[in-house]
Amino acid sequence: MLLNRSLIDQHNESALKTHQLKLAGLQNELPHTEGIISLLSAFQVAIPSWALGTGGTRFGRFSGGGEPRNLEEKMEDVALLHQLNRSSGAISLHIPWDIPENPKHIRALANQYDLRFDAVNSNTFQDQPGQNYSYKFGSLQHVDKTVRQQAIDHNIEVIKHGIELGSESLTVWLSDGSCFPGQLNFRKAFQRTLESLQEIYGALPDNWKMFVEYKAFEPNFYSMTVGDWGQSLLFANKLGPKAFTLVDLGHHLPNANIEQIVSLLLMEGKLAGFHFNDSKYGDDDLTVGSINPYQLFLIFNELVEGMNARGMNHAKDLGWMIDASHNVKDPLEDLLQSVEAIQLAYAQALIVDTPALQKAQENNDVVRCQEILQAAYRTDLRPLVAEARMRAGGALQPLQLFREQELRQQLIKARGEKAIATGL
Ligand code: AOS
Ligand code: ZN
Ligand code: ZN
Ligand code: ZN
Repeated sequence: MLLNRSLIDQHNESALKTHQLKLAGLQNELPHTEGIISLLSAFQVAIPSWALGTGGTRFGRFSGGGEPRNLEEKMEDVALLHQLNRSSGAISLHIPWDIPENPKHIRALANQYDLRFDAVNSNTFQDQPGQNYSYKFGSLQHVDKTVRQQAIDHNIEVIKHGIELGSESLTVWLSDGSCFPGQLNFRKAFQRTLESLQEIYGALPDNWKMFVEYKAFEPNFYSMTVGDWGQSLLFANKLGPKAFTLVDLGHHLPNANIEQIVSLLLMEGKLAGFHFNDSKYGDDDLTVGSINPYQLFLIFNELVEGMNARGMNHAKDLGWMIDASHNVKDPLEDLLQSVEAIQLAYAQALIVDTPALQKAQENNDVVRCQEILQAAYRTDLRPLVAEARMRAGGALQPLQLFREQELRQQLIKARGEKAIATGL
């Protein structure tokens, strides 16, 4: 159920006049809008397969209906997003939630939809039906080697699925840790995890990367074996040049200075990329930019400055991914909002007057530094993002078009009111 191209054109036609007026204002004000537009068009954010259905919590789940019931339908949803915004051209799969039974067919479908397969995610935080050993007390850290081996084998299996689809990275998020003091020997847990990761690392193809995700707490509440960026970086450094630290914005203790973490990981050449989301308290997995868009901008400011300093390709050299899922919004509308928030923060970072900022920094002109940053942050760049989207073939106002065309109602009609996404 893809959107007819002519509907996008009609929508753009009707919104064009107002759009052009706003855009002209910006073009007058800013020097290099063309460069920014082409950077924006090249920038793609991967959609996690698990965000296409209602997330739910342990207290309940309230589906809006029409959710994708299998991998093909998840890809169909991402294709729809990509048609609307031309910036969601990749999907990130979670194994075993999304096992591609027929990889040839799945690859062909991806081609047809103009989608790429981003990082594949392993899952050793749940026990699967028919599994020999339980992960109740951890997976790669487990005291029992046979459990560790099962988790290692699973990760290698995930790499194989990824290879079949043309993925080039494995994201390892471990729920391993402990809930009570004394439960775990930290040193042994770390070393066992390292040995396990080394085996998985050994199975990576040459062109692959391993992303080691960290998380401060949950589901373990006393210690997490990969609990912060320091621990993740230790693993990544010991593993080798193909291992990197993945930053999920919701995985820090409250008020952590994430932009500083990002800047230093980038400096060390060890930043994998992101799981974008927003949070007020913990791993809330809320819509990107919904709680603290200024922080998102500050992160992108470090990214743009740091990537330019290292001569990196903005679009290609890091993994850009969303990791969100929640209860009350239409998942597709939510993802459109998230992608737009990321693009906006990126665009704002691109208009920061970096030479002036650096000069002010060297002169300890603190007031000027703040003025420069906030001048960028407070510029409304939505017309620029919309222009980039339209030039790439997308809609000026994707969310509006999604609603005008009653796309959710169409999905409900096709899949059913009770269609629940597979996965979590
Ligand atoms: C869990 O908190 C992490 O963010 C992982 O990235 C996880 O694999 C994903 O959120 C799906 O549950
Ligand atoms: Zn994550
Ligand atoms: Zn998370
Ligand atoms: Zn999260």
